[in-house]
Amino acid sequence: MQAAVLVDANEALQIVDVNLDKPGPKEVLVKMAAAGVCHSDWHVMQGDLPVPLPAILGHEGAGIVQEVGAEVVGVKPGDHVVLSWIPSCGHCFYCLKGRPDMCDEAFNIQLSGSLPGHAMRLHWAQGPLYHYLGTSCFAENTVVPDTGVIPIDAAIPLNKAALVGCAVTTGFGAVVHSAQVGPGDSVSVIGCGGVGLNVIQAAKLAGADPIIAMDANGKKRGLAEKFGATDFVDAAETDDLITPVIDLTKGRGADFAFEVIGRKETIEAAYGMVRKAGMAVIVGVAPPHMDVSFNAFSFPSQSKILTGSWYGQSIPRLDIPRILGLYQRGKLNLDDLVTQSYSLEHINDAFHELTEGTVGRGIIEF
Ligand code: CND
Ligand code: ZN
Repeated sequence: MQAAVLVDANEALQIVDVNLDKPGPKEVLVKMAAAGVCHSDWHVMQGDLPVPLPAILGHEGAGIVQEVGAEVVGVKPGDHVVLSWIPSCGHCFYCLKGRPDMCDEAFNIQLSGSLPGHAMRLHWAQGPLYHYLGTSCFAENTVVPDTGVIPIDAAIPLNKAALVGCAVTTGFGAVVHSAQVGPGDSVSVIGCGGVGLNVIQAAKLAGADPIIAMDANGKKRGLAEKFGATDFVDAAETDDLITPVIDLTKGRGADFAFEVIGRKETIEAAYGMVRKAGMAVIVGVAPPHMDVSFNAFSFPSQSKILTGSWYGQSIPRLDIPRILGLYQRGKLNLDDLVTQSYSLEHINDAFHELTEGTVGRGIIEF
């Protein structure tokens, strides 16, 4: 089958023929229909997120089950599924605590580049070929743990459902689970890409007002407003993102700020732009070696909450169908998120356009 392989950081993806084993007892073989192009994959391609290479990237996808292992329950061939890049085990400390986003087994899968039990189902002529986040969906087919497939209503177009595999669930959950934004709360969102637009639309759904969107690409204004932003700050025109937020929130600062890029300056700005006892939520993924700095006196004296959000602190098996239900009833917009679609052969163009900051979400259609 054809797949996009990353051999080494700072190289283009190679479209090559690879081999895929049959699924193990608790694994599922999925024929991919669509896969979103997320900035996290780009971080890996840039060498900013170390994972075992060579690997098949792609962690935001949807497809149709082809084959299931002997011990799989809950999905069968023909089912339409969204892949979850946190295939939470259900029995570790964090799963039992109701925090599957922090699942130990899912973290081990991410670090090892394999499936649970160190299984490797991908091979190519050159030697080992690693899995990525248990999903590896930049390929015509993939084998994933049964904990990482979420069955969905077959009426939902798979090229829309794919985005719920990461961008939508991450943005929605950051607002609904991590921050718990309520009606009338003021929200600022730094970074209006595939994930940030979903922070914006979830904030709108929660009744937030104002919703202040910020992006270094002025062309994002139209998309941000379409998804619910009440105000837009063009970050290319100012180094000071804090003052506009103070001005738009009666001189106080935002109740909630979301950083959805992963840069030092914008993470520090997010903390700076929330009011006393407000909350800054870091969604953007920064390189592991990067540090940020905050004024120490501000911690006790301003009592701001600084936190992060990983996969929207979601419970994928509950949240993915919940989000798709909101889409089906016209309350969440997935249709306008996809601004470009590409074939697998053109995946490097998709990443190039991602880095230009012009796309809502680019998607690979198989
Ligand atoms: P995408 O590239 O689509 O969007 C980033 C946006 O930020 C673009 O619109 C840029 O123009 C804008 N931008 C870049 N630099 C600046 C700047 N200095 N000031 C203002 N705006 C700027 O990225 P994405 O939406 O796919 O991902 C965004 C981040 O979220 C990225 O770091 C990704 O790795 C991370 C993420 C986190 C999680 C999670 O679970 N926490 C899941 N998926 C992705
Ligand atoms: Zn992602």
